Amino acid sequence: MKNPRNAFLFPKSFVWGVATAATQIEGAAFEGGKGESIWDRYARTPGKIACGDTPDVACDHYHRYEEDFALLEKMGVRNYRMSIAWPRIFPTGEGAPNARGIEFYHRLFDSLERRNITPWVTMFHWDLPQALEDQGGWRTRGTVNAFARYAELIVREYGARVKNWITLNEAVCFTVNAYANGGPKAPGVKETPRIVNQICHHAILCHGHGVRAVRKWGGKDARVGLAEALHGAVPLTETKRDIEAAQAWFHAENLRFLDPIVRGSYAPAYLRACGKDRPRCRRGDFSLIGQKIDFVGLNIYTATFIRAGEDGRAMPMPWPADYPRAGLPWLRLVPQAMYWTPRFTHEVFGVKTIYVTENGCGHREPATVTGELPDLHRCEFMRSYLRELHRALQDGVPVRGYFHWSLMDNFEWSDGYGARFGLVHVDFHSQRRTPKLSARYYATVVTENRVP
Ligand code: GBH
Repeated sequence: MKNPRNAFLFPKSFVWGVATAATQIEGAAFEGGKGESIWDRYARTPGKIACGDTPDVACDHYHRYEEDFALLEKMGVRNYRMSIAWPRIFPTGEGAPNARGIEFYHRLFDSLERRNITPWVTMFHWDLPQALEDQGGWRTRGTVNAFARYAELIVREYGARVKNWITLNEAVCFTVNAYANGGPKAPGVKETPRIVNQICHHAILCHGHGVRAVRKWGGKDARVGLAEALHGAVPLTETKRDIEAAQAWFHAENLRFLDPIVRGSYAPAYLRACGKDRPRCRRGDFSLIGQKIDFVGLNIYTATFIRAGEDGRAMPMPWPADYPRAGLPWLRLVPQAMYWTPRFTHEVFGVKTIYVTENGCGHREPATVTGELPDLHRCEFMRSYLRELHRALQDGVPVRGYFHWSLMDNFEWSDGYGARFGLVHVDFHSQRRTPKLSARYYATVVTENRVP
């Protein structure tokens, strides 16, 4: 018999980490000089967030980060993806920066440094300062200019200690899912397609400003990319016909953000689809947007099955009502996404360095626990997705790291605190942290560099 301990090994240099975002864990929403974000406001709009939950306190990470990082250290996790809250640095998005906010992240980075944990910092994970939204928000170039100032400040401030930068998290979520259909993301409004396309253009301009800031002030060893939520496609059968159809569908579905960034212009097919509502671009926009990046981050949760029709055209499979989910209605259990999304990203967009910047499942779990929660569902979720990731590596797909979403249960946006994504259980009444079985499972993955 073969020794199972030698199976599913990852390359020595593979990066293992966990991910979080400021709004979802920090709390202290009105402390330390922080300004109001669109999520603080949105949470106060009746009916927008499950159970009327707010990010006011969340995991109180603002006060408890030492305890949280000690948990990371204990798990043997050496890479930590987090985000900086823009309204903590610039409370109104403009004007004078907030010294106490700047200090806070220095304390975080100090703590990580002492523990030998490498930070991977997202500049923007959806927490637009409300004051900017009041002046037009993503609809205006004013917000782009404010972001450029913010990116410059944080890279100059933290560039000596932060070497891995992620400009934007999931552009589609804070643009299309926030401005096109009245939600579910803040500010939850309904704009015309022309305005939505313009908002998306402004988002990728911000990405460009983020890249420029890192190149200018980040130091020679700094690296920068973005974290994307691409619409994944899995061929129904692994036949040439289905694979080609899935690849073509994947390409067509993901033209809005990643394509102009890696190619330096909008695809004709994208502009044709926009028709008269195409975004207004200015001279110089694409030299900013199309700057070379060092990696692409992929947040991988699910995907759509595709098969080739009679004529070879891609046919997305409809979902049977009973198809299994990993906790939330949108999170259909498709481990093969972990193989096909990185592979197609490499093949279609020519991306040569990929990190899985998020992957996880969000279940309803008890609010209070006594001892370790035996979350076999999360262990099996990880095992099945990681085996597909291993298969991708074996087939030469250039994936260099994986970050599990998330370190601990947290504020799951419009699902509030009801959907738990953590490896560590959080009792939101007592703020007690208790590692789940999956934390131990992941610690084994990380320390043994394989999928047990
Ligand atoms: C990520 O988004 C986020 O980056 C992270 O902050 C979040 O906590 C985590 O994943 C878990 O959700 O609401 O019906 O319109 C996940 C990707 C893509 C999931 C868009 C929700 C919209 C479904 N998201 N999707 S719906």
